[in-house]
Amino acid sequence: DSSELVEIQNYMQGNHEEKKDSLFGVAKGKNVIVISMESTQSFVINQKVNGQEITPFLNQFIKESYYFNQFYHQTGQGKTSDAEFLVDNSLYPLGRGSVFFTHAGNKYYATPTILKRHGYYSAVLHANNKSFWNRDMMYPQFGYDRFFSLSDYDVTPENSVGWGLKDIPFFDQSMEYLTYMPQPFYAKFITLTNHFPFQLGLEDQYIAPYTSDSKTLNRYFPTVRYTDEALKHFITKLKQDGLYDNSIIIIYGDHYGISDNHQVSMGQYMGEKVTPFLSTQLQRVPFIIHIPGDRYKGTITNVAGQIDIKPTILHLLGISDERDVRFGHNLFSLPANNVTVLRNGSFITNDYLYTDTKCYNQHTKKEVDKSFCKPYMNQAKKELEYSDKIIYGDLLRFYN
Ligand code: GP9
Ligand code: MN
Repeated sequence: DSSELVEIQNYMQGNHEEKKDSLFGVAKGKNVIVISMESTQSFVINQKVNGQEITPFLNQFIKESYYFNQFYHQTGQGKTSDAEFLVDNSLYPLGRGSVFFTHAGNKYYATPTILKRHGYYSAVLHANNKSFWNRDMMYPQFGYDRFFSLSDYDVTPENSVGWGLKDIPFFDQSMEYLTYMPQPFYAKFITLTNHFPFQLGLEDQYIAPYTSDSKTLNRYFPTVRYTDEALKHFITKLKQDGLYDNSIIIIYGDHYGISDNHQVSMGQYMGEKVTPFLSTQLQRVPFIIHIPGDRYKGTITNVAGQIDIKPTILHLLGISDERDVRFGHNLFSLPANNVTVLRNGSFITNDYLYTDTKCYNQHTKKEVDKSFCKPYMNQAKKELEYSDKIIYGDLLRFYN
């Protein structure tokens, strides 16, 4: 009932007090372009394979942006849809199944709904069937005005590979919709080419595959490289069409692409054995915020996660709502004791990493006494429980 929501809100006010730092409102009124990078993990950033850069465009782009190099995905079985849920709501996805399927009838206060009150138009652009992940049912609940899906794109065998339309023609065709969109807009682009099983025609392979026993890992590098090229292409178009300077660009990796089944080959690539500690660290995904203006850049090393994206965007747009029900933080003034909780119950702080009932020191990478992780255990558990309660009880019905 509504008293449960009050209890959760009280907890949040204690734990989630937001500071208005100097970045509050720096992007007020600007368009927001959010890009979901399919299956892209942080281990490819600023790295090479066969002597060649894997993400040459992003490596350059992050120098002109804020780049978070300790940023974790927090998804479960709902994969891309879980990432979308986290990003738009600052709530955790569920421990089983996809909340997009199980709770699409709930009341939510997602970013598009909040931004509508501030005059924003919102849309999702993704060249897959609209009912995949039940998106056509969930997006209206988040407040999206329009979903450009498969039927809005010209998809042919020539411009497709693997799961469908390749990322470069996807961004190309999306530009037509973007240029006619009412401004300011909140537009989310969901890429697809770097999806398992990472198929790609030779003509699109800018770099050669890796060599290991895992064909999956081998193929992963050329598809990541292709999506990097697609982003370069998209940013160029944004500049040509005059949208670049009045938009902030948010890029995030949705979830891992290389599962634990490929640990031996991953270890070969990383040059170290994939332990439970490293396997957890491998759940880092790229997170980039580009704000027009030369002074908004730098690498931020605080541990954070997808749950923090909504409060961070609202902060940059100068929208503050103290009572907003959210588990994340504005990433520009994180509390010192911030805990990033993964959906499987593992959690990470700047100093410690907890996974599979073991506590590790982040700096020495060594297992340490559990008492070091103990102070955060309760909070990690509580966050997931409270978030689940909100979803299972449809508690945002009582929010006003
Ligand atoms: C499908 C795309 C991929 O539309 O979002 O979904 P995934 O399998 O990564 O969840
Ligand atoms: Mn995905």
